[in-house]
Amino acid sequence: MSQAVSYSIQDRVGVISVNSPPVNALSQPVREGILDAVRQAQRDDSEAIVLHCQGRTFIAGADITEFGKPPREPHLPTVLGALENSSKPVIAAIHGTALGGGFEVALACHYRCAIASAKVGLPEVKLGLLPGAGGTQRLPRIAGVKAALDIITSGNPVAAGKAHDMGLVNEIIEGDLLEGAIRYARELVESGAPLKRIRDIVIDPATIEPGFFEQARKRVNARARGQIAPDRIVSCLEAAVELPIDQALERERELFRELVTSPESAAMRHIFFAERQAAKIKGLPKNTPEREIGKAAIIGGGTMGGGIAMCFANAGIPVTLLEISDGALDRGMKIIRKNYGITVKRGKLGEDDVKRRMGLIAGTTDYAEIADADIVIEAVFENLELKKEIFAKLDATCKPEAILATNTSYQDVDAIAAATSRPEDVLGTHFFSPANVMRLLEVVRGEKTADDALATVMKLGKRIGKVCALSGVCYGFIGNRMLGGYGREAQLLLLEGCTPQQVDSTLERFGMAMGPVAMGDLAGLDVGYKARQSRGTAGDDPRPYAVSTRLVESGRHGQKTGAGFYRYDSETRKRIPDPEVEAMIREEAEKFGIERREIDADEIIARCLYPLVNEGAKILKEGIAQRASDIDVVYVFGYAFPAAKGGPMCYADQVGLKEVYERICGFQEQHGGKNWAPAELLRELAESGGSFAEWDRGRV
Ligand code: T1G
Repeated sequence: MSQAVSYSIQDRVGVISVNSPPVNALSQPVREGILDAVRQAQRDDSEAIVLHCQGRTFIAGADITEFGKPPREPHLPTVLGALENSSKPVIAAIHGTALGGGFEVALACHYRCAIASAKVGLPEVKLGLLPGAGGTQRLPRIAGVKAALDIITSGNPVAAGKAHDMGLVNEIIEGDLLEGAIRYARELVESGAPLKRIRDIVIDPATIEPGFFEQARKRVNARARGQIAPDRIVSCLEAAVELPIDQALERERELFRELVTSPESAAMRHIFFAERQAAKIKGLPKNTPEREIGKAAIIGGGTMGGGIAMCFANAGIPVTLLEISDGALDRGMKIIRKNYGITVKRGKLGEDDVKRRMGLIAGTTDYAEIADADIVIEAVFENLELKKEIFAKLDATCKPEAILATNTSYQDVDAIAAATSRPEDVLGTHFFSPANVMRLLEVVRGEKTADDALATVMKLGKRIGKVCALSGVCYGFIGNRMLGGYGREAQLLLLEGCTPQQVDSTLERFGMAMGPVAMGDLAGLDVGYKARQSRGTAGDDPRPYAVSTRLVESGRHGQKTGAGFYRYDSETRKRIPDPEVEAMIREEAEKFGIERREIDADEIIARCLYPLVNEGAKILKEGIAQRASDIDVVYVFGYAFPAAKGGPMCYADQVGLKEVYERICGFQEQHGGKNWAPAELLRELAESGGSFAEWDRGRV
């Protein structure tokens, strides 16, 4: 038996105990240990077997770090076969999260018991995979095909209570799980309960309405955004209905093998680890002390401030919203109530939940009332002088050790910190709109930000449900700084020959949630227009915003005015290409002497995405981002870049940096100017045959 698994007999029940931190993943030693223990139990005088895990959770899945390496025996199906064919009843005792291969192990047992706080699920689809150890065959046999399809294609966990109602879990255990599981095992033995093998259940094809799988396939593919796993999951469930189980299991293994070697899954596994890596700050000792965050305050109750306040209330942290007047405060509280109302309407929250959360949000117009906040986040509009004034006031009001954060999306955090006598307590917390929905939080480290303040906010970010990425101070930090080139090239492609629909639909087929032109209409064309007005555009290349300026000046601000680059259906808000805008684009192109031409999808993708890669390489070289994978996290969680492509830097690695670099050099030749000047790091890696992933590994 391996170190990771121990076996003992308690009250004539064989107890297999897995202890492989952090999540008891099914690494080779765990698989070997379970198999040895089950075989030993067949020979001893135990009358039943309980499979239990130590630590914080039951088995949370296959060991994802083993993917991409040569598989080592025993393979998981062998372990599951030993459990299922045991001559004595095997009971899985579940706590924490039994996920993926972990839940598949439990489904190969004859019975499952769990404590009420446990969850079960098959999240493989979130890694671009499908349950490859019988999950697509056993789950539909006990949950029904439709429920199984929902669980496997969503990848979302099912709470133990609901799982019990669905028959996925046979018994809910009160008190100590192991004691309860042994007691339950004894009851099964004494009652002569049968060895219930899920694989023996046959699904009656007549119970599946005609066209069910065809509609399911259409539905999952419509929102796949470049992912292929959902489609293959439908095929596995079809096999569960149409084929004898051993053939269906073979079909499942064949489709699993296709997925585990796919670039989509490699990209999604990259993001899985990148998300966790991004939370770690290089050079910061693991035991850096953290400050206690018991209460928060937000300055500014606009869309962002209200959304940020909701993040704290949702995490159970009392928060005070400060505004300049009762009227403004009232408007701010109304925004919050409206947002919660939408969540209730969608069935994601109950009224009681909302009441509890609203009860955690106080309002004030008096700075003295936030003096004892542990963290204050300023979320007023983007005016540096105003922010400096606010931080001076916070410096004078707030208790020592309070963390003072600004939600600015591009202002100089060091300049804001310099407005206080405690720059070590100041940093940026850049939320993304809508703040209560978007998961990304860019944490901006000022020159003087203290390590404990930084460590505290990175941990707090996870606590309020965010994915944190650390940024240095520069204009636009990581995400917005890179976005400039993406939007610029989309606009130039319009002048050079594309329609808005052609640019947007090409990038949406690539997997972007919304194309760049439509995104401008959503954000509001007047936002960029006003920013240009206030900062002046002397010396700028006028071409990238010529059309949007004309649109704004003709009253077309985007979705908010019913028309921008597109017209919008007032009911469905569906975008409608507008010949009037296409004529306007042709006029502007003529004004700039641009000869329009046919442009293919390949050029649209390269012209829009390679500026992200090029700027990302500069950001890495300057040390603004810690890792290329952090940049990928920023784009997947903050800008809806498709996880199936892994983020801009992972995508560039998959294309090959030599190809990307040469393409950029080609654009430099074709267009001239500084926009396409290749980044030094990109050139170095392209010439040395390197990749961003290797660069990250070299700097871990
Ligand atoms: N394999 C390897 N390492 C894992 C892991 C896994 N399955 N799950 C987590 N870790 C590491 C993680 O990288 C981190 O490491 C630490 O554990 C804590 O994780 C055959 C093929 C279980 C809900 O998709 O959802 O089974 O950063 O920070 O927030 O059909 O981890 O500390 O070095 O996330 O408390 C299916 C993935 C696999 C579950 C815990 N299973 N994990 O969340 O901690 S494919 C999954 C999670 C499969 C079968 C198929 C979460 C969690 P480090 P954490 P957490």
